[in-house]
Amino acid sequence: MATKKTAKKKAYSASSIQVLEGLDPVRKRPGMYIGGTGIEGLHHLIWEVVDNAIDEAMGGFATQCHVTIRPGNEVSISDDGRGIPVDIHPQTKKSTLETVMTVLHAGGKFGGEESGYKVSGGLHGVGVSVVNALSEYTRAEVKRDGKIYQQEYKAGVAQGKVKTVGTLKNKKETGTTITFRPDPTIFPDTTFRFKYIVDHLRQQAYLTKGFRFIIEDFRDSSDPMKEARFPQQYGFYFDAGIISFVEFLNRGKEVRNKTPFYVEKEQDGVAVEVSLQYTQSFKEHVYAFANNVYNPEGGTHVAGFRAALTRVINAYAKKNNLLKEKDGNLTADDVREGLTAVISVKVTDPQFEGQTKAKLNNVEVRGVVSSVTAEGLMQYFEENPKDAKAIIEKCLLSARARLAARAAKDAVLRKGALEGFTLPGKLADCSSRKAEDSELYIVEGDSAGGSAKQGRDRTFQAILPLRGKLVNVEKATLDKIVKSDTLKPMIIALGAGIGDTFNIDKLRYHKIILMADADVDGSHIRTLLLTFFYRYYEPLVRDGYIYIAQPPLYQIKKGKQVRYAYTDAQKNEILKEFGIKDATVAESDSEADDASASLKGSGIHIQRYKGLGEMNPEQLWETTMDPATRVMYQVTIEDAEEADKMFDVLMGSDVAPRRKFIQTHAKNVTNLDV
Ligand code: 0RA
Repeated sequence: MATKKTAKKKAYSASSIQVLEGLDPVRKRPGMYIGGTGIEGLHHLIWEVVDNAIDEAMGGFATQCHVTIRPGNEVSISDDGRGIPVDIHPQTKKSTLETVMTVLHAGGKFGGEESGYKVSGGLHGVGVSVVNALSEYTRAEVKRDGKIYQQEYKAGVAQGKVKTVGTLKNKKETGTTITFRPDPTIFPDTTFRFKYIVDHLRQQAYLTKGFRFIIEDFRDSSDPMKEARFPQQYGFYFDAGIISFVEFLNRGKEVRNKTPFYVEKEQDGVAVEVSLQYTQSFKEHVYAFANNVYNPEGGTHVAGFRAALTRVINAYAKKNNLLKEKDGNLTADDVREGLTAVISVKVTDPQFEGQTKAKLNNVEVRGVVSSVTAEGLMQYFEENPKDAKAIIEKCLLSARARLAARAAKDAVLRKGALEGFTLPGKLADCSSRKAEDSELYIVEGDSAGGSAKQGRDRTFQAILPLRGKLVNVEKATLDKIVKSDTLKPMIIALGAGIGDTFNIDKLRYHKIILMADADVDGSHIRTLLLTFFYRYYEPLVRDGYIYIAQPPLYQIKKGKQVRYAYTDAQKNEILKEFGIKDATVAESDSEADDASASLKGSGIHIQRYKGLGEMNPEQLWETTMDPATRVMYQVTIEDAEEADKMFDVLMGSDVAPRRKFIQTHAKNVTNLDV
């Protein structure tokens, strides 16, 4: 105990030594303070001020934060916290407000310990002065002591003293409003992305239960970066915090335990919150945060959580005879399938690995999270025996499925079915054996498959037509997938195995191209395949091996000239080149005759492609397969995740969410997510 106290004291006196500096270093090297001057860095300015509001909330002083974007990318962030103090700061002899806004400080917040403002906050902030330094204009308004104070700045330099600009009717009212316009000489692009901000604030709202965020966008609708179809006002408030987060992540999925597990506790200076809920799916989604920063690579908090989860599940299962002694223990893998969890810790001195704070390294956190989770989970199991049973049965199912799948796969593997020497009959392989140069087209439909086979360059392009009904990837276990009529040929053609046997070095093609019609069926098949790749070949998605072919929408002919358009805009451009002045008139003309149209007297003929099957082999090659001219979309992990979610919503057996999904996507209304 004694040693601990000394250590604490030492840490405090060290951090209380503040190095005061002007803002020049920030303008000289913005990257050092906000990570860069790209889009992420730009938004960091908002996060910085919002973090201060959250600090106030965590201290129990603020209840809400209001973010407003105005024309010219001016942002205002208001909170109802204590308001930045305006009295004279002992070190700078200037107003604390001016000090906070114009002086760069290493270590803790201004205000000092005597202000009662310490560990609760200072999460990962670099200070509001950094925001001021990187803005062409800033205004700070403070409500305190029954008055409204204000000071303005240009590029971080105060434009006069702190002034009293009004008095308050309600003398108890307090708060801070920071308004700024990012400096275009520092940020090449100063356009704020509304969706990016909305997503961030939603996440922060989940992590700060009981705190309200409101965000509004008043930019001109002609502003190119203003997402036209996006609602302009959002509000987020989650009384249940990360429990709501877990429920949001599991939206549309069938769940195992109706009541999500939740525990909250502070121990040895680490505040821990954990929530979890199992679904019927096979994927695991564990999101970990340290001081409200997402850690995509996990760290000590995740390690502690996993250890506790496996330990408690085994202990409870044994004690209640759900797991027999002879069955041995459930493994860490067995408790993963279908798990959705959010772990949030708050530590005074977070240690991250990597510049992007990808991984939490504080060793003391592991034990704390493990003990808090174990204790909470044991109690939850005792109090909710039905949920406990549902979870444990899911884990047992995973364990059995894994054993069965391994046995089945071993049998299949022994026969060499997945090894590549029995390539599927439907596959029209390429002659090259160099995977780097080879491409596999996965084609929907027989006629399109036929055209693709004839039109391709057989030296490096292989064609695999997809036939039959795809298995429901959501429900099927690996052994079923390995045996399915549609997916098995694909797995064999890829040559890289699947699941535990996956080996990217054996992959036979480095481009895997999905080619399906631009209609509802095609999109369904794309979603299914993307979900399949996401769930069973994640590395291929992550490393950019998966593509979506982009066939043209129109063929436009004038005499002997033939051109293809992949978008409506392109079509109009080509029509202009061909001498049609008003392209929109031409469009409605062609629409009259749905599939194709001649523009009266112009000698121009437009054909609208409905499906791949409408193209002959030469056309398919020219427009969609020739590397010199084709357009392909490279699938990102985000696309696949989106497909995975969509898939759950569209295929899951729960009907209500499906309706909700369609409605929320069909309407463009103010969405108060309360
Ligand atoms: C310094 C000291 C105190 C509060 C703040 C800064 C503060 C900064 C920001 C930025 C945005 N919102 C903010 N709210 C508060 C302590 C206040 C006190 O002791 O009364």
